[in-house]
Amino acid sequence: MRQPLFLVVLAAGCSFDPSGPATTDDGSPDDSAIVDSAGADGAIIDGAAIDAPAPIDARLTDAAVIDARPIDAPPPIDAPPPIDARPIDAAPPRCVGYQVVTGAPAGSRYRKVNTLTTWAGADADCTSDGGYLVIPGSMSEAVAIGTFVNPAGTSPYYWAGIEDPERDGTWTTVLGATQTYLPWGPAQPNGRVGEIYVLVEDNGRFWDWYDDGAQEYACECNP
Ligand SMILES: [Ca+2]
Ligand SMILES: [Ca+2]
Ligand SMILES: [Ca+2]
Repeated sequence: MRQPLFLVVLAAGCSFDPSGPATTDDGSPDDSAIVDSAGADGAIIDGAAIDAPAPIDARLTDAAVIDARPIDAPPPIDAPPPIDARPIDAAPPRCVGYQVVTGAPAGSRYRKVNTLTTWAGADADCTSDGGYLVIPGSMSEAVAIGTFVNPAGTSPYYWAGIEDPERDGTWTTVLGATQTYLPWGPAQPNGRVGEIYVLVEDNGRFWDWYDDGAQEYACECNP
């Protein structure tokens, strides 16, 4: 009868059965297995908490991000276009070589040429530097320029920038204005052929005269 006893001992040694409830040595169910299962359930609950709405800390982080967004700065005001840095062309110096003449208008400067010259030549010379053939606008100016030019020789005259090329009796300045100040000398203007220019005697009297190419002159300039 040794063999049946061996089977009983073997059965007692292999009491673990994974497919069935654990039993104690005395065959009652093992309560400790149930406790372990309840612990596993608790782990599941904790996992559900993880799936809950974002933690407060995270929401604070979101708020911080919102606060950190830069406040929209107002659009930049359009800067005015750069001022042209190019230097303004300086006006060429005016009236260089001209001078104040005592007795003549303070607003004018003059330069004299004591070379016998045609009226057209004198006119061109004066305009070449921004001046114009002198226009006596008063007896004081006419006399002052006569003294200034101090014409030499037997011809005490100088050219004026006044003309009447149409011979219509209206005398016009080289600046385009009608000349009203016309202190004619004796029997002038007498309108001989070619007398379309004004020649000024050093006493300030005007003569209508032709371009004899032999007069001195003064240029006038307004700085
Ligand atoms: Ca004048
Ligand atoms: Ca005229
Ligand atoms: Ca004349």
